[in-house]
Amino acid sequence: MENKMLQNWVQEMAQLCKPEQIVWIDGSREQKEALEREAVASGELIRLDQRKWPGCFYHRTAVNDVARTENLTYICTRREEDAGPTNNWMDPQEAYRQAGEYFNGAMRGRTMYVVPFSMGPIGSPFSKIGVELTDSIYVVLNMLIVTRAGREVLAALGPDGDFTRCLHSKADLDINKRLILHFPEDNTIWSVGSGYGGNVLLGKKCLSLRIASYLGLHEGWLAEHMLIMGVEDPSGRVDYLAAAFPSACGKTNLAMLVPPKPFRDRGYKIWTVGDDIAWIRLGEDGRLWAVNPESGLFGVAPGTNSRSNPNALATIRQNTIFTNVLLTDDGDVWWEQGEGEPPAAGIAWDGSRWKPGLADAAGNPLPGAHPNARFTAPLAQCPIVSPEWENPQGVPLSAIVFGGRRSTLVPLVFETFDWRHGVYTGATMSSELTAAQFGTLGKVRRDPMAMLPFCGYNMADYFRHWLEMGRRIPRPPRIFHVNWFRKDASGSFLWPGFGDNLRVLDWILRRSRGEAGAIETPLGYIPAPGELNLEGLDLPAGAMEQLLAVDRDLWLEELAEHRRFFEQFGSRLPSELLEENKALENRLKNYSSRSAS
Ligand code: OXD
Ligand code: MN
Repeated sequence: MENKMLQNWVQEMAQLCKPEQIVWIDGSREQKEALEREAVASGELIRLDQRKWPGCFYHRTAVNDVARTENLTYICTRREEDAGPTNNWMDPQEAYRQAGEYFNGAMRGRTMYVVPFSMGPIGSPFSKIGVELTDSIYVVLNMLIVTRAGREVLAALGPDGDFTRCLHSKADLDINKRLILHFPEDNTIWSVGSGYGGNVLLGKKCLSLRIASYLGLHEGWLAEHMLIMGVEDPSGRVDYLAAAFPSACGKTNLAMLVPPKPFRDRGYKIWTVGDDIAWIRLGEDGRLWAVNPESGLFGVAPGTNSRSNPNALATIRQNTIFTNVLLTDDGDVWWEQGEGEPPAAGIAWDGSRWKPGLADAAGNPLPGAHPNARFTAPLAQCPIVSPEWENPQGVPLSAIVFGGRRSTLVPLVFETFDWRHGVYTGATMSSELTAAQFGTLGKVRRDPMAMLPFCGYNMADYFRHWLEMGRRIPRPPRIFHVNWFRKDASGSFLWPGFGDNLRVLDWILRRSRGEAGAIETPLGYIPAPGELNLEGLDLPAGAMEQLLAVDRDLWLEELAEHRRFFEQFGSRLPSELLEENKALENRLKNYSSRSAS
């Protein structure tokens, strides 16, 4: 069964890139293993010690190509205002012309791989099909993990089906000729000059968030930067929630958390549906239903250990590709804040010889693994993967959770008053930059719904779309906000985090069922004393009060920041958000007089 549009496009792109040959990826084990052998022979991949790491490989990217390059990422809409003030914009014609020069002849002497892939279960009416053309075997092998790829996808596409046209070439990995371009109006993505996952696994951030958010706007659904997880309580009831956090706030860890002992003993269980992306639709029953469009994890290795995430460690024991971690001479891998002592020697992420204790000229320790080193692993290998993770209908959401990293101000948890207030809370989300991100340490960045780098259109329209969705949902999930990172005056975290976060999720879900008590604050509802289950947890005296405190004056300053952030959207900003800002301001002002009286 031939899809003419696909055939023509592949020919056209081959004429541009001029590869020596074209190979269609069929999804078979034989083809995958042949590609692995070829990549090992060329040095693109290194086979790890197969007794320790069966089916696992190592890859190192160019040293200037280790993270998503937001400054080189563009939304190319005909009108600049449709990309909005928070995206880089380029005129589509100019973008095709400029990148066309970089693609011209870029695959000479190389193979062009054609990777048909499905985001979401193959054949589901909610899934989206893409085809990625790439000259990188590393990209093909990663796409075979994070998406469902191969011949079956072509069958699902059929002779007339439409698909996202994804073109990628490493070209010569020149940072001055690197562009990550999205053409939402053409359902097309062009990425050139990079070999780093977030820039080149085009099914992930580029399709499943930037292009999908645009499709969602026009088709009436939401593509979100959210984990999806199920929480099973002792009665066997499983409730699902989706949660948005900016990068580097522990989404993968939360999605796979291990319940604290008293919860485990009583029969609480966690079921992972996804760790990064949720596609959310209105179901026939009036609830929201969420699907994880991916089939694998592309997770950050440093910091992953048996305390932070034992389920991730179990997931990556086999069939995993490690990128930019430390490699030892005997085919083992290691990363900072991982398991065990560092090896006596090895090769660091940048290819240099490494041993513990190395420091740069200024005396800063030199890490063996890049802080953004990654593992790519099949989600099916996760010991607690949800039995529902491939359900084409998805899972029904009882709660939506927003969160960020704030050392002050933001309480451990609050429930918003309604959908509209929830949208305001998501739209004003923020996080402090960590060492893993570019920018000034500790600086607060506004990151609405954790979508700032991923929204494929004007973010003001995105807020409007959220508000409109809310009017259409007969049985909306409740919307909450969490902050695991609040610190005391001496700079220590007030909340233990990790598995203990279940205590907060448990309150959230009981609240959603109408079973948990709360008290009202200007920000929303916080747990009433005794309603958050703290059994077995030894918090210092007064910690809970500090964790839930609402400081009126600091919040009034924060609200001014919200307004400043909104200003850039001008008249395109939905007025509801300014009304919510005003209402919150009034509540805060009254709060002070009430608490003073
Ligand atoms: C990611 C990110 O890689 O959000 O998931 O940066
Ligand atoms: Mn992410």
